[in-house]
Amino acid sequence: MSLTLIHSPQTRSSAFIWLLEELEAPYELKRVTIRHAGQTEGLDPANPHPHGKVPGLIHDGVFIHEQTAIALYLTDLFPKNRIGPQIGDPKRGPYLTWLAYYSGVAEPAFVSAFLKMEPPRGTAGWVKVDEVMAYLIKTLGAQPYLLGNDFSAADLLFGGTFNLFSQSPLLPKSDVIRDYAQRCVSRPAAQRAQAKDAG
Ligand SMILES: N[C@@H](CCC(=O)N[C@@H](CS)C(=O)NCC(=O)O)C(=O)O
Repeated sequence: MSLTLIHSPQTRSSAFIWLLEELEAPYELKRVTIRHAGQTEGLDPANPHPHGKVPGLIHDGVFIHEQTAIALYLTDLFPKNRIGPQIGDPKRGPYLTWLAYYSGVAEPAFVSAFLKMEPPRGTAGWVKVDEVMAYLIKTLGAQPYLLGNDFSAADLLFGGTFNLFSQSPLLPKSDVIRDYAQRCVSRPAAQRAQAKDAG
């Protein structure tokens, strides 16, 4: 089997090194450059992503992109470590829900808050960041991980993001979120991934 993660250090693709480490998957990293607003405009021809973004994954010649698609794809491909509930598991539905919520609700809320371009509530499926955070704090105040007692790849997306933005004024200061992020990134696979990220 051949698996290549298209990666750029300290970006959204970093969490996917972590995921591959969690899954004990064999993989190679292909480092590419990405655009940085106001700095670099050109697309890296070495990156097959249609918009030059990371992460991307090439599995036996097939290209997969978008974080939640890659997370689901990999946890289905490597079910052994049980961080992605499979079809038939009652946690499969909540797992898919949290993955979709990450890309469809949480990221748009975080990014629009960061850009200070928040549309009015009730617009086009969009939810304001304070409502997203209140929901997450309520959920994670009652249980250690999004699916209950067990860590899943959904926590990797949320926990990794919270860890990355732990100092950001955008996110409310919350012990629940701080402890959750710490719980996620203190996993040995996350530590191994950090060492491989830039190197
Ligand atoms: N919708 C994409 C977003 C990926 C993304 O925006 N990645 C950033 C890195 S953190 C990037 O590649 N930025 C360069 C650009 O937007 O051109 C996904 O979920 O995978």
